[in-house]
Amino acid sequence: MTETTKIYFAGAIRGGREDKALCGALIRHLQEYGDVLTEHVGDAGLAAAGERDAPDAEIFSRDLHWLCTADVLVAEVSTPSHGVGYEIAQAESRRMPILCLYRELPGRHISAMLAGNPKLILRKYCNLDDARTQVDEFFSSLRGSEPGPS
Ligand code: 6IA
Repeated sequence: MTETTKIYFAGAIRGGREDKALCGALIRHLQEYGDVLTEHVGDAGLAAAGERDAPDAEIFSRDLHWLCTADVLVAEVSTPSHGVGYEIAQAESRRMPILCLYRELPGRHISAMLAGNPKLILRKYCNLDDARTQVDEFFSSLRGSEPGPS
C-alpha cells in the first residue's frame, strides 16, 4: 500500500445520515493513507433524502466503477444501509481487504452477514480516536502482509 492507494469509503446515505460528521472525520484520517474515492459520503450537505445530485442509475454505475478501481474498502456500518451492504459484498467478491467499523448502539445489532463473515475485519470503536486507531492497525496489518523485497 502506498500514498496512491485507492480507498473506497462506504457509509450510510439513505440508510440514515446520523454519522455524517463522523464519516467526514474518518475520511480525513483515511486520506493520510491514500486517495479516498468517495469523499461525498462524509459531506455534511448530503442528506438522506432531498435533492439528488444525479439519477440513481448514474450514482450506481459511478460508484461501482470506483469500487472496481479501489484497493481497499473501509465501511462505517453502525447505521444499517442497503447500499453499504451491497458495496461490501462487491468488495468481497473482488477479494479486496475490507475493514468494517461500528459503535455499539442501543437496540442495534450488526447483521450476522457481517458479524459472521470471516473475510471481513470487523472492529468495534467507542469514539473517533478509537476508530482512527482501528484504521491505523488495519493499514499496518496490510503493510505486514505485503511481500518484502526479494
Ligand atoms: O443505501 P444507502 O444510500 O445508505 O447507501 C450508501 C452507500 O451507497 C454509500 O457508501 C455510497 O457509496 C453509495 N451511495 C448511495 N447514494 C449515493 C449518492 N447520492 N452519491 C454517491 N454515493 C451514493 C445519493 C444522493 C441522495 C440521497 C440525495
